[in-house]
Amino acid sequence: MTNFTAFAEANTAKKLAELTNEEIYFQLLAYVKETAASKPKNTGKRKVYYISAEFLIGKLLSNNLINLGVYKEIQAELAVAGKSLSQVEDVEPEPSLGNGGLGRLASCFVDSMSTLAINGEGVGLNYHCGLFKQVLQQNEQEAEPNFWMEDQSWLIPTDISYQVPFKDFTLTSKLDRLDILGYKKETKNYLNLFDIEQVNYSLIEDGIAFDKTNIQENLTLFLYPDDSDKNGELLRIYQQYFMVSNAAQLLIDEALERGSNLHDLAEYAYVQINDTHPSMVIPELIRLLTEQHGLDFAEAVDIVRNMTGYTNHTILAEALEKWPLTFLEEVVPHLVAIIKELDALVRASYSDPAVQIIDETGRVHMAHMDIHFSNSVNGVAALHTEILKNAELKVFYDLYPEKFNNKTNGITFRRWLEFANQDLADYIKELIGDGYLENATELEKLLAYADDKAVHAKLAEIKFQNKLALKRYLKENKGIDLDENSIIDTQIKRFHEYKRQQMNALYVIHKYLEIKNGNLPKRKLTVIFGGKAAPAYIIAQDIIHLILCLSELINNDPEVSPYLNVHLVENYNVTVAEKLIPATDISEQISLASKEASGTGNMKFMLNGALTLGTMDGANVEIVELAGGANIYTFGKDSDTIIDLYETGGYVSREYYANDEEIKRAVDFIVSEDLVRLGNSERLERLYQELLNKDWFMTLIDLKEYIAVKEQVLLDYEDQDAWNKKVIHNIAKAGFFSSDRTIEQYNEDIWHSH
Ligand code: 26V
Repeated sequence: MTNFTAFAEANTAKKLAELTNEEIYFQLLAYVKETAASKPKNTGKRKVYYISAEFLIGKLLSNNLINLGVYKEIQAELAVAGKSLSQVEDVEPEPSLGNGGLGRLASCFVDSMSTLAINGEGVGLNYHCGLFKQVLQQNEQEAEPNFWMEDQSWLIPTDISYQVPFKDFTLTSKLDRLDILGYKKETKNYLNLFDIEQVNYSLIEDGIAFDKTNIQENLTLFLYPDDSDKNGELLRIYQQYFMVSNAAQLLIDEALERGSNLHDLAEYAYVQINDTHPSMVIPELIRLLTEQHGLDFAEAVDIVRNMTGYTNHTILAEALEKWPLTFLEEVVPHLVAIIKELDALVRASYSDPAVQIIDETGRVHMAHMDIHFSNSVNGVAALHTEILKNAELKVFYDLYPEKFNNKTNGITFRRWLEFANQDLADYIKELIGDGYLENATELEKLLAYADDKAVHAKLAEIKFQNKLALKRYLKENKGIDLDENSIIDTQIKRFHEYKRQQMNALYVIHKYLEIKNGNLPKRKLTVIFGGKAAPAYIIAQDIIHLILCLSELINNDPEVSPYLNVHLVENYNVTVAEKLIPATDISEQISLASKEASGTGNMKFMLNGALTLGTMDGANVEIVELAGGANIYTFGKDSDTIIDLYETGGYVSREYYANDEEIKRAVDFIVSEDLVRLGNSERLERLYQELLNKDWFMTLIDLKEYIAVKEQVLLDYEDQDAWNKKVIHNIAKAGFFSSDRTIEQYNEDIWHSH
């Protein structure tokens, strides 16, 4: 029993039973904040600053209650008053301050830094509108602004403020913080989110369009828009510089406060650069150390090199930032001077144009600056790091082999098991105790039950209950009617051609046509999609359109819907993921080999007892190694083959189409009368042409094998004992994917913060 009931009743002068869910939410918010306020911060000489443009934190109430160790007690106290904690959770808005995996990873990492009592904090921006809200209308995605801030929220205002100079004006910042509580830890850290003084909401126009030129009032209005127009790109540069200048000033102030003389700054701070969005922190630190603190340039460069590390999260060329020097000159001319000096240092040592910072077209390669002027470069899964070393960044690996290292991603088990799948977590505790929450490899103890039929039955029952819970959620919130007796096959992630949702859609078409032809499956399959497409990414929107048309066609066809359903869950976010993952049987991880740096959804599904259907890409490779090839389903060409095909231009999609009747039939269906009747022929035709004539991410190369392996998965599901044995192997081996392990490795190999 906590003292929450007394707390809430004293504050409101009402009985707990009389409070609305909203009132209870605000009382819990105040209660948790008060409890957290009295916790001391982590100490430790060298403080880690995890700078990231995105922190996809998700709702915080339950996570905080779990980390405080009072979730169950609060749940019970509310139940006594006739209240349900999960209904109270519904009141909280989700802050979607990130696009996808990169931002969610940053949030798992701050949770783990606190849990490991590392003196390490996140630094980012406090966007007033998170990632757009996705509304599905007429089988298309519309984007709406996604406000999340409320008068009372988890944000804790501070009086910390800095001046951030731009070419034409200087902005004053203000810092808001979130308490980041470790799991059952006495100490805490902060997530530092910088904001401008006054954001002007009236700059928002239609949908998510807004005046991108009024920087002094819009800098933190939106999570950076994926915009190819010049004003959008300039705004991103303003945001990035604002973020890193604040971070650098905070870091220097804190180091000075703790006794640094700045010559020894690297002993007091380490900056982890999360992709290249915070890369300007390197020249900014050098600028501050030289111009404001009187250090000489060479020494400043050395200091900064010893206190920064760069994480690469993608090899997709279009996502590697290369800002035109002219843009940087328009925004931060004082930084351009430093960047040019760094470029000159590189040129003095290396003549190879491939490693220069500023290229011959006047673009600044942010990653190149990071690699030369930091002391660590890491990839986010074993395969990804190998590809960086041997292909993408080979020229740099040849120069600095000692800087390269791998840190396979991870997820926090507190949110993704303990909270999201409470029945499974409780059952695991019944079997092996709760040590796994702090020492995740203890999950291996579950292997002792791999052949235990009673355990198989219980796991199946928990999965079924999770399907029922998902059914209720989807009915109440998303207008979807889920069949809890079907096999649930889920693909949730951003829509991108390389992730190949279109291949899954082609499987759906194949299955639909088979059913139409009288080949009826043993059991119903429900294929669930969730994800947003960047508003400027036309083909991704077309893929969403195809799936929505298929959903309408299939779910309304009385001949087919008893055997197959397709749903695209509107506005996929962390909250939706928490419901979908525990209810899923089959985890779709079907990216084109070499393209998905790691993936972290794959880990969440594995931990929650779904079996992976995937390619040998990203962290899937490590899942296979750990769980064993017999316990996951793989297919498709491997990354060496794919990289080779890109080099030789050897892939011709039309050949796959022309040479295989089944593939042709599925692809042709995209522009069939049945589908075009429900949709927008321009979109469907464009997607069809794309697949036939371009198919840059090689959908058709793996389609045949994908269909065959998926059919095998569905057959295997029928032997529930064999299936659940595989499930146990997966859960038991998921311990490696705890973000606590990842963070321990960052700390051991890179940060050295003790
Ligand atoms: C690029 C862009 C470019 C356009 C504007 C918006 C935007 C936002 C982010 C990025 C960088 C994308 C990099 C990324 O998210 N990578 C993902 O990182 C995950 C965590 O390491 C990893 O699991 C995923 O495989 C990887 O795709």
